[in-house]
Amino acid sequence: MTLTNIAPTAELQALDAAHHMHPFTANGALGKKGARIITRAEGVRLTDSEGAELIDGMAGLWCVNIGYGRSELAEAAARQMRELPYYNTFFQTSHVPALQLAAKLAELAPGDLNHVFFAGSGSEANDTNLRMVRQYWALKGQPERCVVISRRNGYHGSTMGGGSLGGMAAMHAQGGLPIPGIVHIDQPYWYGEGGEMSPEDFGRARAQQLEEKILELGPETVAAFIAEPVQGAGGVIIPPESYWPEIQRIVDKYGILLIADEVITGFGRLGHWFGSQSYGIRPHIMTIAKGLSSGYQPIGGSIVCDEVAHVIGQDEFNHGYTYSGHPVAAAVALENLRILEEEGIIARVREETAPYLARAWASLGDHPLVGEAVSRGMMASLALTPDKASRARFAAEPGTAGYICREFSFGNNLVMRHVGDRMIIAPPLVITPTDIDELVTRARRTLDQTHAHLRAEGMLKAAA
Ligand code: PXG
Repeated sequence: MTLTNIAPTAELQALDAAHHMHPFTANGALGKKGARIITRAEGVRLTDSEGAELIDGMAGLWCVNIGYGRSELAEAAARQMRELPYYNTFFQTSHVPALQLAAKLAELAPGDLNHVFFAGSGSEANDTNLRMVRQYWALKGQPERCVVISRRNGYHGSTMGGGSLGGMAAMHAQGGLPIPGIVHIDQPYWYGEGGEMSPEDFGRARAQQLEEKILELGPETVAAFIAEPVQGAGGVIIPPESYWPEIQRIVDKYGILLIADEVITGFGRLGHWFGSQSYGIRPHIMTIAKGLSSGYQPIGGSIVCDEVAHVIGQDEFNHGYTYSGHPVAAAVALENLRILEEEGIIARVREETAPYLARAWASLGDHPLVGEAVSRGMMASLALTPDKASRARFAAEPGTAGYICREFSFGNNLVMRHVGDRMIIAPPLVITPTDIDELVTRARRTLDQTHAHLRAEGMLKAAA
């Protein structure tokens, strides 16, 4: 059976509802409503099965950094499939795409992050990291150093390891997470949790929770700290400038490993190859995925520093995935990196489009429904609020207003996500100023409609 978008949308939706279980979705409710079916994409625009064109404000799922429709990547995949569609790298073999990609990543990554362990996704890579940091300390004769500290409302994937490292309460509530040996501290979310403190004092205080936690657990038991330079799935939470320098000080003082989860912030999203460079962070391991291949192929990995790779290499590391360093995915990633580099896409983000987005997005801050409008690189968010002055939350269940806003946005042919009552975007890095203007125009229309709807429904009430 072949089906294309030539089949009626209702037929596709019925098949989808009958057989396809969507991630992070109440499938019963979606089945009644019908999924929007995306059939094609080009540049920053998607086309659905009804022929409507949407601006993809989320770059797929934070991943299509070079935009859609780059046939060079299709050609790289086809070429590699003809030559060597698959081979593994387990039993003392290697192949050109994997070794070339590892070497390229070592060249691009800062400091002595010179070694790459491949995975099929960001979740898998973080599972690798969890095992790798514990094995590192075991080989150093300190097996009791096994606790990994992470953050509430961080996101590190959906596997047992990734979901446990993450600090999503809704995920921990299902399926027995977190697994033992992972503890969480609070996030540097000044707008939502900073109260009367200045952002800088709050950022430092939240970082100091890491030191307090290390002392509480005993420094001799702590293996690593993991965090995203900017929280993505948590709602595009941009930490105060004081946060990362203080984290770096504490990590250095206690000699624990720092894992920067660069799955979203890597490959140009913050205007440098890696978010760690934007914040001056010196991680021992970086998690990568998404923008590594611009989402054209599933691939992730861990970029590891000399010291950790050297120690891990002293014994057999009993870990790996069938598709670690998959040749087709690696060939596509290499082509993606070539395009990012040769077309100067990251420098353009840093010097041109990110400052442009920052100004355009900040202009939404005057909207009566918006408590803050912030961005960093090509990540931006809005806090919806019933009362700007007090940064109040809505009386309605958190996420109700955000969901309504997301629905209006979809109706305006703009993919803008909601996380609770924050609205977020992370468009392809190749978005132009003209398209940024159009995106912001649609976002403002969406806010107007949401505001009118909330007022009509009596939902502009602040929580007590
Ligand atoms: N780390 C970070 C920082 C991520 O954002 C992962 C790890 C896991 O990667 P994989 O490839 O296993 O999905 C992610 C993924 C959302 C959303 O709703 C975000 C992600 C995935 C799915 C949904 O914003 N980020």
